[in-house]
Amino acid sequence: MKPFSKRTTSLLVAAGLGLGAASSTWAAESLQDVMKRRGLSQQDLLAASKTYVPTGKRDDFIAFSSGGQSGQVIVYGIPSMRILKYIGVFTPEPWQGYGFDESSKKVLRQGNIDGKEINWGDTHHPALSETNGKYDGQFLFINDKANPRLAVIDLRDFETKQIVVNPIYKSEHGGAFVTPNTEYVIEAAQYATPLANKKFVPLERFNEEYRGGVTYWKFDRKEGKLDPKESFSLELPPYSQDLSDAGKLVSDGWSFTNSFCTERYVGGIEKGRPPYEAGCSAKDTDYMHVINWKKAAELVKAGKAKKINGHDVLMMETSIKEGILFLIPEPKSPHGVDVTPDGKFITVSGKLDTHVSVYSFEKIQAAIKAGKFESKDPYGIPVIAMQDALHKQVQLGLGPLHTQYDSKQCVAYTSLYVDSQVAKWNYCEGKVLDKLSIHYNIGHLMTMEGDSADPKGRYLVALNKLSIDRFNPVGPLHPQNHQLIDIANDKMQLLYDMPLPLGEPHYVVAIDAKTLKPGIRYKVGTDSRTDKPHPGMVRAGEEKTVRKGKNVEVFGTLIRSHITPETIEVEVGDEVTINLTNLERAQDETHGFAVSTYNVHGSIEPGKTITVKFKADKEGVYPYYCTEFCSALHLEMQGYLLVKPKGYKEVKVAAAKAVYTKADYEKQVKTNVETQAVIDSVVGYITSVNYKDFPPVVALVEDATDQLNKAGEAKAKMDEAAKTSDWQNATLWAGQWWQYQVKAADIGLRAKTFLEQNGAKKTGK
Ligand code: CUK
Ligand code: CUA
Repeated sequence: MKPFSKRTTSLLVAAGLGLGAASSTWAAESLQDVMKRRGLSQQDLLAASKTYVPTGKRDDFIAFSSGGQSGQVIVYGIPSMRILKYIGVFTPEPWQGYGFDESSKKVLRQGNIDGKEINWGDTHHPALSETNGKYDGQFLFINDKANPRLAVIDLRDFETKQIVVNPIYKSEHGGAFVTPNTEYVIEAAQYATPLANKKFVPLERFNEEYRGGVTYWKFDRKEGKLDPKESFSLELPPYSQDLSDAGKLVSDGWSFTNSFCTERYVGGIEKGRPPYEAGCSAKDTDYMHVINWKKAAELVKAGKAKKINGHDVLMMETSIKEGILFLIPEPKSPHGVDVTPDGKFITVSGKLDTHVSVYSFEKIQAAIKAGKFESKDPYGIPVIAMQDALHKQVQLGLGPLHTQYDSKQCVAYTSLYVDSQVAKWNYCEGKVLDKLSIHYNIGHLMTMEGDSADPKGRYLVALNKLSIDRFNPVGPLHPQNHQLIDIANDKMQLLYDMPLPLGEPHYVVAIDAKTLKPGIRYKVGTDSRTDKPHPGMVRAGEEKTVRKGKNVEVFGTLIRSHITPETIEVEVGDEVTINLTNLERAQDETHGFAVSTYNVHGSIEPGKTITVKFKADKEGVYPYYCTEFCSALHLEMQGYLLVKPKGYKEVKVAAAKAVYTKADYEKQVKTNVETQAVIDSVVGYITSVNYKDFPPVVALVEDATDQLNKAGEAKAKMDEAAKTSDWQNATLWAGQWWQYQVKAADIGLRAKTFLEQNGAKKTGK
C-alpha cells in the first residue's frame, strides 16, 4: 500500500474530530471503528469522500450512457454514479409509457424498417448537441448499430422525439457524432453491403458492388428534428467504416472516419476459406477517411448527388473529382478517431498496434494543397502518406482503443483494452505521463465534456467490457462495470466501481449539470412527443365520452386522487380511445394509467396529455387504475372498463341502502373544520414571507389553491345534500371536501418547509 500524503491524513483527522465533536447520540461507532469493521483503508475513505453525495445534494456532472443491446440510454450522476433514469429509445419502456401510448408508439414505429417492427436496438455512441464546439445541453443523439438508425432525445424532458432509418446501410457504427454547431449528425456504415435497397449481390462481387459510406444528417434545431430531405451521404469503398469525429475550430468543416478490414476480405469458413478475423487483419495498415463535409454539402446543393433509395449520395467518382475525399494509412485494425479540443490533431489507435498515432490537421491540409499523395486506393481515392500527416506516434501499451481529452493542455487519456489500463499521455510532446489498471478490458473511456472543444477534466469513467469478480455474483450474465477515476492530480486515482445492469454501454458522454435545464411540467394539454397541444386534451369539468358507431372516445383527466371518468362503458368489439390529461401543476405528481389485460400504459406527467387505444375484444369487467403512488388515496385512483355483451339490456338494480347517519356527517365536518385551521396557519405563514421570490413555491401555492377551490366545490355539494337531510351523500361529500383539504395541506407544508430551508424573509405585511 502506498503511504498517504500529509494532506490526506490531516483531512481524515479533521473529519474524525468533526464527527466526534458534532454528534453524541448516533456516533456509537467512531470512524476508526467503522474502518476496522468494514476493512477500509485510508485510501478507501479518501475515495469515498470524493464520490459520496450527501442526502439532498446533487451531482456536478450528468452522464448519458449508451444502453448497448437494451436499446436505451442510461442517465447517471458523477461523482456519485447514482442512476437517475433509463430513457426508452429503440426499445419499449413501460414506465415512461414508451411504446404503450399512441404518440410514443408513433416515435418507436418511425424505426420500422421495410414495414417490420423492430423492438430493440444496439446503441453505441451518444452525442450531445454543441454550439461552437461546446455542449449546449439541448439534445442528445444516439445510434443503433444493428439496424442502421439514429434517435433524437430532447433534453427539456429527456424523451425520445424522433427515430430515422438510414436509407442506404444495413448496419452502422460511426454515429452519432455532431459537427461543432450541430449542423449535421454523422453516421458511418460498418459492414459493407449493396447500397440499393433489397438488392442481392453475391459475395464474389464484394469489391465491385458492396459499399460503405458516411451519412450527414441535417439537424433542424428549431424543430428539434433531423431532416431527411436535407441529409446526404458519401459513397465509400467497402472498408468497414468504424468511428467518426468532426473537426472543430481550425479543422471545422472536415470530418474523419477510421476503418478496418480495408483488405476487403470475405470470409466463408464453410467453403474452406480462412475466417474473417484472419483476413481482416492481414495488412499492416487500414485507412482513415478525411472528408470535407462543408464542400460536400455544397456539392449536394448544386445537384451533384445521385439518388439512391430516394436519398442524396455523392458517388466516389464525384468526391474524388471535386477533391473532398482522401485516405491516410493508420496502423493495424484501428478503432476510434478523436479530434483534440483545439481541432489541430486527430488521434487514432490500432487495436493490434501498441501505438497511438497523432495526425496533424495542418500537415494533412498541406499535403492536399500540394497534391502530394503516395498512391491511390483501388477506387482512385488519393492516399496521403502516413509520414506526411503524422505529428507523433506514442507507444502506450497493448490494444489501445479510444482517446479523450483533459482540461489541461495537451493531456489525453487512451484506453488499453488488452492491458486493462488507462494511459495518460501528452499528445503535444508525445510522452506517457501515467498508467492506471482497471477491471477489466476497457473499451471506451470518457472525461467530462472530453470530446468537446472545452473539456472540463476532473473525472474519467472507464467503460469496461468485463466485470468478472468485481461484484456479487448474479449468474453467468455479469453486470457491466463503469469505474470512476479522479484525474485532477498528476496520478490517476480509482474511486468507484459501478455495476450497470443494462446492456453493454459502449460510450458515454457527461455534461456539466448546470448546463442542463430540463422542465418540471408541461403546459397543460401537451403531447410531449410532438411538443404540440394534444387534440385529446380537456380541462376540469369538460370531461366527456363520445360514441361514433363502434368508436368510443373518452376525454378524461387525472388529478390526485381521481380519474375522470370513473366508469367507461362499451360494447364488445368497440374501438376504444382514451385521452387523459394530467391537470396537476405540482412537481413530481405523475399519474400512470393502466387497463387490466389490454396491454396499454401511460405515464402522464403534470400537464401532459396521452392517448391509449385498444379494441375491447372481450366481454367482461376490467379495472383501470393509476400506476404511480401519487397520494395517500392513490390506491383509490381507480375505475372500471365495462365491456358488455352485444345488445345488453340494462337491468334495474335497487339503489344501495344508506349507511351513513347524521352523526357520521357531523363527525366528518368537525374534522374538516380542524383541518382548515391547520391550512389557515400554513397559509398565514406563507403569505407573511416573500414567497413570491421562490418560483417552486409559487407553483406549489398555485397547486394548493387549485385543491382548495375543489374543496369548495365539494363543500357546496355537501351543503346541498345536508339541506335535504340526505346524510348519506352529505357524509360522502364531506369526505371528498376533506380529501382536497388534505392535499392542499400537504402541498402547503412542502412550501413552508422549502421557505424555511431557503431563508425566506418576513415581509412585514
Ligand atoms: S465501440 Cu464498443 S468499445 Cu461501438 Cu465505440 Cu469501441
Ligand atoms: Cu395517481 Cu396514483
